[in-house]
Amino acid sequence: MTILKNLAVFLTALSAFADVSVGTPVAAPLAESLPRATCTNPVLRKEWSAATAAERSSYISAVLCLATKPSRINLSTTLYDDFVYVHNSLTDRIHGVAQFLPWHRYFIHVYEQALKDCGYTGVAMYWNWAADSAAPSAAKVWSPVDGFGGNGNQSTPDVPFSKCVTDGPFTGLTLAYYNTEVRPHCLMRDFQPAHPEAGLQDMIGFQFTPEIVAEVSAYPDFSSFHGALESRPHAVVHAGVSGDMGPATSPNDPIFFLHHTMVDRIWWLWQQQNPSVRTNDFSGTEYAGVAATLDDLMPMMGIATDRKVGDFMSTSTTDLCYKY
Ligand SMILES: *[C@@H]1O[C@H](CO)[C@@H](O)[C@H](O)[C@H]1NC(C)=O
Ligand SMILES: *[C@@H]1O[C@H](CO)[C@@H](O)[C@H](O)[C@H]1NC(C)=O
Ligand SMILES: [Cu+2]
Repeated sequence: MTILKNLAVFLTALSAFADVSVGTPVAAPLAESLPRATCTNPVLRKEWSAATAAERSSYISAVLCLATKPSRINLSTTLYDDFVYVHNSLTDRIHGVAQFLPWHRYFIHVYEQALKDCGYTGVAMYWNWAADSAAPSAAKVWSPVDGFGGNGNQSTPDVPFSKCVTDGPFTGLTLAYYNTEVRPHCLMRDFQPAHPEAGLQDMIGFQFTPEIVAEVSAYPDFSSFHGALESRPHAVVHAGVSGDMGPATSPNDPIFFLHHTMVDRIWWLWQQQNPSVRTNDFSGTEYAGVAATLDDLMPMMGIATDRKVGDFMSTSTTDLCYKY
């Protein structure tokens, strides 16, 4: 079946990308052991469609603003591209390993701070793709008016790098990196088509339904839960949107951050089911098969200070201070 073939191609590609990187992946250990003080008033992260029009517009303006700011890590590209570069360079250290969830939690936080530096007054938002799984391409996040724009140009023949998003605020934006290459290009999306004859929605929606989220969340231990969440709905949403969301340069598509905030929310909800046990439940292996511990460093390559996994297991600390 085409859908499953596409998914297999994507997953093979993901593992292939794990062996390559654009830059030097390891920063010097700069981790600070800061006190994990509890915050008193955690902010509520919102679903995109639950935000006000003003919040949505402020968010989008701040994303565009990132592309006007200089690199924080001495690249010749912009602050927008820094997030892409760092995520791609670290790909094998942050995917398929225990720190996948806390690393992306920290990465979203760094991005949220950058948006605030660009005038955004709200908080990180998520796309509840499970709620939209019956018709993913009709989700409000793809609105050209107050969303991220829709599918890329699907005209045939299929010319490489031609699946540009041609509506919404990111039309005309130039992205610097693609996979391991420096390759200026448009924001690309290639929503995986529906297969009505088989009763299958577009974007492989049947693989990220509320039932699948419930199934993944039923694992009682961190390692099994994390493995199922990363390899199943998380990976399928990347594959379903495709285009720039496929390779390890996926932060090129600003929907990446709403997708990963949803992944973070699923983890948060899982932790809340038994906070005394699950808040610091962390296990499995890190890069090169090293056994995971709460002292593992999460590298940020200079866009932020490297920090320890244990600093980001709870969201009700003064570092993070949010809830869902
Ligand atoms: C950027 O360059 C400056 C000056 O050479 C250096 O001090 C700084 O450490 C560099 N920053 C990063 C993140 O590489
Ligand atoms: C869509 O892509 C084709 C090339 O495949 C190009 O000729 C056409 O101009 C593009 N359309 C838009 C609206 O950008
Ligand atoms: Cu990632």
